[in-house]
Amino acid sequence: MIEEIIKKFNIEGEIESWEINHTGIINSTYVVTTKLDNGKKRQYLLQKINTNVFSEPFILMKNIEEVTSYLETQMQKEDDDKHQVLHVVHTKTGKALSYIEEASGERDYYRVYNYIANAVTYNKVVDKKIVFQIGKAWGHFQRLLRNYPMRRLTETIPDFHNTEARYYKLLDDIKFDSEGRVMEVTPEIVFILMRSDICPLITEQLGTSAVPWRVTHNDTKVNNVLMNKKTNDFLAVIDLDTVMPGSILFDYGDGIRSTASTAEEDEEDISKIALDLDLFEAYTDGYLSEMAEFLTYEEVALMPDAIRLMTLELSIRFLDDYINGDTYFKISSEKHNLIRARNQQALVVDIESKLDYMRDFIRKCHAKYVKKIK
Ligand code: GN1
Ligand code: MG
Repeated sequence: MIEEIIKKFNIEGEIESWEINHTGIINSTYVVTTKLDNGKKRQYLLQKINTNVFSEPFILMKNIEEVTSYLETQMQKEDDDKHQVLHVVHTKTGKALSYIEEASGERDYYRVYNYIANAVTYNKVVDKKIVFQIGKAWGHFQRLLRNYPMRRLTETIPDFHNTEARYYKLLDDIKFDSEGRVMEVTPEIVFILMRSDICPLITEQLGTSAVPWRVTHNDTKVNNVLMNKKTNDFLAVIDLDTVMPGSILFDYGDGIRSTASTAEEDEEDISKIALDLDLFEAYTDGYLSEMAEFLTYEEVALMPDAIRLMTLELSIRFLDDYINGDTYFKISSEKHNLIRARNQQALVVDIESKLDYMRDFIRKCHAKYVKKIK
């Protein structure tokens, strides 16, 4: 099946082998190796798009192609040959996607990217220099896209980071209690109810001059940055499915949530979960080294709150999926989503105890870069 689908794309050489890559929890990903007549090899990334999550795959691909070609032009303008951009490989008939039709008539959509070689991704990083590079990668992405004509992008998943809408959806699903799991998760629900006042914080200001719409990635997980295997500098950001108009605060908050936690998202031992302030500082420093001069005063002021809010949001999403019978995120054990929700709540608690420290650091770090520029 994998061979059948990859052959529909404009790839070079004959398929030699393929293997599954397990990093994402939404799409299915395969790395395919081909061999050319002269013996050289090529590698491609084949992905089956989860159409439960991304219901408009062609529009999603249009967003990705728009943004990647814009990024490429910007990098050329800066004579940047250190960094790379994902390339969409078209089908032999010139499309960005191909599909296989199941007996039921349902279509499974696939796309292919060039595989970026000499790269590595991490699920957990403890080295501050690498974390600086990860923060810088996201700042670089936003800096290059800062003048992108936003109207060309479609919001493929409306309200993706609208925490308030996520909160109301959770309340609805609690009432429905389709799997009879609500009783079991009362403490986790109370945790969220007690913080409901912060849910509208970013979305209520989004679209004003204080918190303008910007091109955002919306899934700034630590393993969505490809690092150069040799130098450990960043090479490219990947997983562009959720590139949409949004707030930079979504990307920054989610990035710190994912990169500066002392544990991975499904760590069960709550005592191991905290926000590592050294990593927070390194990430923020890297991010602001690219973006400081382009942020509004209000965006800078909201950065610490965004870390708390994005973490709370993910706990809402994991808990909601558990209550609904695990229909959204892939799971590998019965309580996987509940474990993830508890994990994120433990992180929220630790973040709350460090907010004042982070506020102070962000202010000083921002001032450092703005002064340098003046
Ligand atoms: C999902 O599939 P993956 O791992 O790239 C999710 C993100 C979550 C993340 C949590 C489209 O991303 O929003 O932060 O899981 N993506 C979507 O691990 O919902
Ligand atoms: Mg993703």
